[in-house]
Parts: sequence; structure tokens; C-alpha cells
Amino acid sequence: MGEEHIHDIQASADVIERRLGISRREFTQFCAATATTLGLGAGSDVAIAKAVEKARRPSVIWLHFQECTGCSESLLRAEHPTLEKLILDTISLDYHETLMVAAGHQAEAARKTAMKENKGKYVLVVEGAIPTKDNGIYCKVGGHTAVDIVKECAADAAAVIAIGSCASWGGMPSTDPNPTGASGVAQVLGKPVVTIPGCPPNPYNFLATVVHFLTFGSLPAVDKLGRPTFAYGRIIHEHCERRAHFDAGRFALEFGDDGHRKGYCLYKLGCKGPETYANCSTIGFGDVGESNWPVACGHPCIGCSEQGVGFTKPIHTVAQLRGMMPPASYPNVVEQQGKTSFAAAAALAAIAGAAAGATAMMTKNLGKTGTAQSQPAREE
Ligand code: FSX
Ligand code: SF4
Ligand code: F3S
Repeated sequence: MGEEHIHDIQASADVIERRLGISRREFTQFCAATATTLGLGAGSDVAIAKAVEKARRPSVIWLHFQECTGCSESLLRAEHPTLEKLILDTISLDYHETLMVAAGHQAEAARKTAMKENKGKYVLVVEGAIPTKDNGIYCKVGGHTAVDIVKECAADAAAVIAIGSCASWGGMPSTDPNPTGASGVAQVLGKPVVTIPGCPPNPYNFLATVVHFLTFGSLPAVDKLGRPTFAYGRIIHEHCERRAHFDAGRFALEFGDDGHRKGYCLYKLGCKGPETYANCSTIGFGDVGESNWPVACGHPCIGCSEQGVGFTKPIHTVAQLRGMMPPASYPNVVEQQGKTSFAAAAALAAIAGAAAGATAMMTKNLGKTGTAQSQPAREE
């Protein structure tokens, strides 16, 4: 890293330290981790630092429809020292029903004013599914249906982001028999939008998407479902900390059994990690410590971010392996637990897991004061 580079990023960090009380170290870590997570080249951390420092504060209109507000909660409850401050500093949250002080006509007026003053420039964030059945009467705000509001707000938006599985594809409210015709934003608008699925989604994925928009004036690359590929490009199973046990044929068979207590793979309890695209297993949630995500807590992934899996397949039905099986040299997955050389499986799993590499470690270490810690190998 050149001297000029260090000087540039520290100058921005000084500004942020004064403005938000976030230490220079935390801020430079944040910029580097975001650049790495987004898969950007050398020097991008400086570009990110400068974009955040300048705080152009794009106007954000955040709509709520059929949902539990978990997306907003997860964003604001993040223990990440930088996350909440940065999100509230880098955007101007001009309309958000659960956070704004205004109510009733005042709130409606705030939305209209923000839309008028920032025509063509504001970012529209939609949280929650949109009921489309019976002319959309199952969700109204200020006397207007969710369908009408989302269409009105999207018309002059610079970008539309659907946060959470509900807004991405219908999520939990669209569960069969979907009595309200709950749908995702793209379905209602009839055009693709960026989606950040998950119930709730990882707030870091939302923030990295916004930072990309701030830094480059464009949204990150997405897949055919509108999901940023930096976050949803690989399946959870690829980087799961229990993967060595899957490969070795060691499974928890019941909650609380010996395998469950030993941290074995949760595949037979219905874990949907093998058919769910998300980065939960690499970045964790809330930054409250190593491995804070559903599988690490002992519960199978239910595929909450994957359309057709979460809220669709029964929680304890075993996952479709999407063509991925342990190599023939490994014991069969239906064999008894505990008859495998753990070392061989662990070595191979380590190679598979290495791909998670820098992104996982950098992101996991965001905001921590200590050094990177690796999981000790389990010897049994
Ligand atoms: Fe809840 Fe958001 Fe789930 Fe939905 O998250 S956490 S029901 S994805 O829209 O509030
Ligand atoms: Fe992890 Fe689930 Fe895959 Fe097992 S099946 S390795 S618990 S993601
Ligand atoms: Fe959801 Fe599975 Fe991640 S349940 S939070 S996609 S581990």
C-alpha cells in the first residue's frame, strides 16, 4: 500500500472520526472490508472512504408493507460499531414509517416533498410484500393501496431496492395459500429491481449495496433474481463451518442428540444450506462474535433467503443437494456417525472453505479489537 493511499484514506477517516465518533481504525477496516466483499480492485477502499466522507446523503424513501419490520430492526440493532451510524449518516432517510416522528398527513407530506425535491435521484427501499389480490385492498397506507404507492414512488426513483424476502419475492406472507396475493416488488412493477432477500437479510449486504451506489453511482452486479452477486453468488453449504462433518458423513439426527451437541452437520434435520444462495456462513449476523448465524446456533438453515425454499419447503425436509454430493471416496451420507477419519475430511473441507478467504475473515473482523481467530479443529 503506497504512502499516498494511506494518506488519502486516513484523511477521510479523520473526517468521519470527527463527524460520527467512529475510530480511524474502524473506518479504514470498514472501507477495506466493503471493497473486498464487493470484489473491487486495489484502491477501491479509498474511493469508498471518499464517497462516505463527502456524505452526499441521497434521499431514501423506505416503504413498509406486509412484513414484521425485522429488516429495519436487523439494520438498527446491528452491534457493528460502524453500521448503524454509517447507514444513518450516508443516507437521508426522508420517509420511514416506523422511524419517523411525523404521523398521518405530516408523514404523507414528507414523502411527497422528498419525492418532489429529489425527483429522479432518490433511492426507493421497499420492505414487505405487496398484496395484489382484490385490487390490493389488504394493505393500505393513507387511504392508498400498497400497489399504487409502490408504483407512484418507483416512477421517479433513481434506484429501487427490495429489502428482505417479503419484498424480494413475497416471502412469508406469500406462503401457500397466499390469501392476499402477496408479491415481490419486481412482480408488481413488472421490471427487475435489486433484491436483498433474507428474513431478515444481513444488514451488511444492504449497506454494501448502498455504498456501491454512493461510490460509483450505480448498483452492484446482480443475478437473474436481482440479488447482488457479491452476497448471493454461492450457496451457504460451500462455506459452512460444519461442512467437514457433512463430507465425513457425521450428522445430528435429532435435536439434542450426541451429534447435535458435538456440532455435527444439520443436513438430516432439514438444513437448506445446500440449496440456498447467501453469505450467512461467511459474514454472520450482528457482529457479536464468531459464527453468529442460524447453523452455528444449532438450528438448520430454513432457506429464508431462497425463493421456493424458505416458507415453501417444510423446515425439516432434507434439502436438495443441487448436484453436490460428497465424493465417492468419502463415507456415504447414510452411514453411521463416527466411523470416519475426521482429519481427511477436515483437510478437504478446509480446501473448499479457503475460497471464502479474505472476504470472510475481513468481514468477520470488522469492528473487533482483537486479532483474527480461527476455529480450533475438533479432535474426537
Ligand atoms: Fe420481517 Fe422484513 Fe422477514 Fe419480511 O424482513 S424479517 S417478515 S423478510 O420484510 O420485516
Ligand atoms: Fe452446513 Fe447445513 Fe451444509 Fe450441513 S447441510 S454443512 S449444516 S450448510
Ligand atoms: Fe436464512 Fe439460512 Fe441464512 S435461514 S439467515 S438463509 S442461514
